[in-house]
Amino acid sequence: MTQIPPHQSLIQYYQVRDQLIVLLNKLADLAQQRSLSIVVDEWIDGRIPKSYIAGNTDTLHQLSLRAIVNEDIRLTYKPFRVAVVGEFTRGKTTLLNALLEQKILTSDRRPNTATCTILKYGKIPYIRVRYFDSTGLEALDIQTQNLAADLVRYTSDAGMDEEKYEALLQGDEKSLADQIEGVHVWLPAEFLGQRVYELIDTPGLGSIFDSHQVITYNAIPQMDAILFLTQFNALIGEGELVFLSSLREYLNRFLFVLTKVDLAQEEENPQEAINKAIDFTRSVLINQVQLPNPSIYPISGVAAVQDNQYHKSGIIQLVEALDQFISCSSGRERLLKLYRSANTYHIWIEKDIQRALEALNHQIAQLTEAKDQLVSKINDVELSRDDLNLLLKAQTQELEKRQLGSIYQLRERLKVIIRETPINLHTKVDEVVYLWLREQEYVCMHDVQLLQNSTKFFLSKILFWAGRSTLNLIPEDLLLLDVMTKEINFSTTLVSLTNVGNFVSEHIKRELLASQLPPNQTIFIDQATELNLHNEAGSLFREWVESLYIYLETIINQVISDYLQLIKQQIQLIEEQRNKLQQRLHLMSQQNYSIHNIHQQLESIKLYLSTNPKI
Ligand SMILES: Nc1nc2c(ncn2[C@@H]2O[C@H](COP(=O)(O)OP(=O)(O)OP(=O)(O)O)[C@@H](O)[C@H]2O)c(=O)[nH]1
Ligand SMILES: [Mg+2]
Repeated sequence: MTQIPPHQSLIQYYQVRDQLIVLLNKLADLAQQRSLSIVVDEWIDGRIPKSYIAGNTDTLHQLSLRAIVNEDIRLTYKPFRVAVVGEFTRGKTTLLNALLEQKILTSDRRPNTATCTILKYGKIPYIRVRYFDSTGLEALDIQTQNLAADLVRYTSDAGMDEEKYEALLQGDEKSLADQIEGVHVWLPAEFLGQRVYELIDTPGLGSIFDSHQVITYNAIPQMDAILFLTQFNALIGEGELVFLSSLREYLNRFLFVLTKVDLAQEEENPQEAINKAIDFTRSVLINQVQLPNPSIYPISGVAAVQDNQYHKSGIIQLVEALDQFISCSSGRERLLKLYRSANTYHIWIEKDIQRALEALNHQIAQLTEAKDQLVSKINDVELSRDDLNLLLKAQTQELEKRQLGSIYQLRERLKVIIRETPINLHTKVDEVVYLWLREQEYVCMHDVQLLQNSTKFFLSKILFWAGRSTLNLIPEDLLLLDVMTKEINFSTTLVSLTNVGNFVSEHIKRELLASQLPPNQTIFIDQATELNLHNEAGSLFREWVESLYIYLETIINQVISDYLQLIKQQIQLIEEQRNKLQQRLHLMSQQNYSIHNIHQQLESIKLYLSTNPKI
């Protein structure tokens, strides 16, 4: 059971960190959806979206935002490093054992710890010994059954046998500090697991082993926090002040600890003695090291480890202070860094979405306009077709009238013939009718051609005028029109004319026969007969003109409906395109909503961080 749960400030740190990680992952998702890639290149001094760079980007180093975010997150998950530093035998190793709640590291009354021992959370106890390059030795990995026993061989000078330690003191034996760069230890200690801390035991300062303090000096810059141990019954001295003064730029990471306060029990008034020691230490730090207001935490590592008096040992207060310190220094720094990254990525993506939205809306507007134009074109073409049909009707009626008039002419000619040529009348009638037919043939052909041309002209006008703004519809349609109007041949006209001629000559011959030769002039004076001839021949003409009208009307309707069909196909294509764009617009609106949401969450995190200086 752990004695020291993480402090609230550290929990808050984890919460904000996790929120930011969720947001970063969402940003990476969005960037992935949008295929946003980031150029990471020296010459641009950092990272910017590829779309910001004009010209060829192929040769530049590019990463997905996912890769960049993963790296940001990886750095955030890096454990905080907390070193325990101080003169030899101050109780550093003992304090660490107390924090881990197990006797992992060897303590000794003599200068002992020789290497930086980096303790981190792991499910299975594991040791990796890293040697200095100069030794030529490979790193050593040990999956240990007995962590303390295995560790002592690589961390503790005093752990070697007495003879060797003596030789070490004489300078005949080498300290572990000369060979080992560091010992990494993974162990299942709750203190480490709950906090994502790495605790670092360092060799003591001020001992006869110079190499011990070199190791410690080198370790300081990499630490997030340093617990600097001074001792109740030794108080802070010259060596410690020199050490602290030489590390001025890192002193804001230092927390001061007064160890072995259990020894105050021997004093008459223990608490007063402890207070005095604290006051003394503080005033020395203020006056000699120019620290503005150093906090000093009294502890007894022995009480925590040996006497089972954890709650009285002062360690709980120390850890609370450490948790708070970590969360409001390195923790806060990491949160701000994460926040700044997330904010930058958010701006990139938001701009990217905005740009794409604008382009998409523009495209959709263009398609809508094109569609509206086509729809109004359909109306225009339909109206023009109706107009053309009316015109055609009028022209064919005109034609019909003229043709009916020609029957009167024929009748007049026949009257003259009958009057003037009483003999061979049948042959004469045939001749007159034949002549009349030839004339009519010519006139009709001419009229039909005029009709045909004007139909063609108007149709072309409609199509050309409508087609001008409807893509490439003109040439093909005019061609089609050409083919269709050519099909109007004259054969129907000829048949009809022959029918009329035959009818007229038959009629007259019949009348002649009925009136008994020689004919007299009464045959054509008969009103009923004339009316009958006129009606019969007229209906033949009407039929012909009607069929001509229907034929041309069919052509007009056919050409125009083909044309409208083309326009409708165009509209459908535009609709399909527009639907696709609209789907993309929908997706992008969702992305826009998400980025907006992320922005709001980032804003509230920013506010939270600025109003809570403790994390
Ligand atoms: N009375 C008392 N003794 C302590 C306390 N903490 C450590 N000691 C003793 O002090 C001696 C040195 O303890 P270590 O924990 O090895 O000290 P260290 O700072 O790691 O020493 P080095 O590794 O040599 O730098 C041991 O004999 C411990 O039992 C404490 O709180 N009270
Ligand atoms: Mg030690």
